Amino acid sequence: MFEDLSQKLEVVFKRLRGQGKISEANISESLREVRRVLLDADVNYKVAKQFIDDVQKRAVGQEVLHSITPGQLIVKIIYDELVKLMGSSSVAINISPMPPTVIMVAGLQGSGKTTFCAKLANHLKGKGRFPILVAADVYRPAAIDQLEMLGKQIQIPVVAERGSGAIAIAEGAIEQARKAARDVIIIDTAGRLHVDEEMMREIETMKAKVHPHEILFVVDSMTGQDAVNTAKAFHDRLNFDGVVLTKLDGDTRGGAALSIRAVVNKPIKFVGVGEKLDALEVFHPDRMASRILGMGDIVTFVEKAQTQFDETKARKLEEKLRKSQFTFEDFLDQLREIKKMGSLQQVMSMIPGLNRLPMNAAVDDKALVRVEAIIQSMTSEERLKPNIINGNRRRRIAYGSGTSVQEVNKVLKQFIEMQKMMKTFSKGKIPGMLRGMQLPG
Ligand SMILES: Nc1nc2c(ncn2[C@@H]2O[C@H](COP(=O)(O)OP(=O)(O)O)[C@@H](O)[C@H]2O)c(=O)[nH]1
Ligand SMILES: [Mg+2]
Repeated sequence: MFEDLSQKLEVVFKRLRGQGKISEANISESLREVRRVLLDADVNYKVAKQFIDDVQKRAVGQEVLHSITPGQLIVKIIYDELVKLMGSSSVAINISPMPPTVIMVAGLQGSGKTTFCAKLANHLKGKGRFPILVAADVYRPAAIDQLEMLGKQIQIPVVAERGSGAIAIAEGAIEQARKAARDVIIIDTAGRLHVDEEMMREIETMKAKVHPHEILFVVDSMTGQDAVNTAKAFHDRLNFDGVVLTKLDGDTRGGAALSIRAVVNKPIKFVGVGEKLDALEVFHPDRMASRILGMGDIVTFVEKAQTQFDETKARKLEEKLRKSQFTFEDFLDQLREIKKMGSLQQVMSMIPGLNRLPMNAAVDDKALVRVEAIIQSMTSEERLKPNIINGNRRRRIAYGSGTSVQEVNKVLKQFIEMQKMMKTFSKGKIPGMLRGMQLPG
């Protein structure tokens, strides 16, 4: 998802972070690059301009704390602004306190309406509701068959009245739902290849007749700015409640996801990430921003770290790293600290930069136990000065820990790698980034 956009942003940030001191001039230059990247991703040009202005304004007024670099601060500001751009928080669909809730789904032909209707029904069923699907796309007979087939797959009833008009079907379905004690009615409407007057009128009439509690507008994210323009045209007539972005699993550039909220001022509520009926995600602006920035799920990581990572210990460690005094004692400590946070693999995958290290082979929770045993079989002198561990000592450690010399060698090698990695830590990359994420405002 958005690989191209993420990669380009990462290049800009890397350059920015690599600079110790940052002047207004090179911030401006970087932001110009970010703007170009956004335009390349097919973000609406007005939206891109406003975005850069907002970032710049915040960056200029911001005091840089000692603990973070200006580059990190910019990344943080951009992250915050991306979240804001996409709507700040997740917005749920309206569920009527008086069932049945009526949900109308509109959009152009091929945008993924019918698929989404089935996905939504499946999603709501998983939440303990009893949806019913309504086939109100009467112009293409195959559309009715398609919805019936999808309904069968997820065992959800489908109202299909071949030969009736769309509005009569929708009205009849509400009656049927009441009788069958279904609490959510999802209406799949007809789309066209382009926005046209006839379709608009039909949808308007349907809205007036069935009084939907929620109107969702489906757009194909692969169509970029076209998706945004279509959404705007529909919104002017229909005043819908939320947007569904489909096909985000494809080779989409991200323009629609980033611009649509700002242009139509309605939240993205769901995203479709595949053809299968479980390929639906509730849209979270913060998670999407993390994905786009290529920072893994850093927010989740920070939350976990905040609750479980001992701040003072971290600071002490950082101090040591700065002085390059990282020892096996610390290695052991660090391993245990990480273990507390969850699986090592999972933790590593959430840290930007680390998720790309070729260390994955070494990161295995079972191996961790053996690593611990090996370190415990070292004398304290060996733990502090690993370079004295010669062949004899390696044999002794292997024997003592019930492992092999090869494994001891491997751990020593890993330790050196970890030391190297910690040096990048010590340059402020990761702890600084974490602190950056905790800045207020
Ligand atoms: N890859 C992918 N394909 C999707 C997604 N949503 C729908 N599709 C496909 O897009 C095509 C059109 O979908 P359909 O629901 O029939 O669109 P409609 O004409 O708006 O009802 C179908 O081949 C779907 O399988 C999605 O999120 N990801
Ligand atoms: Mg359809």
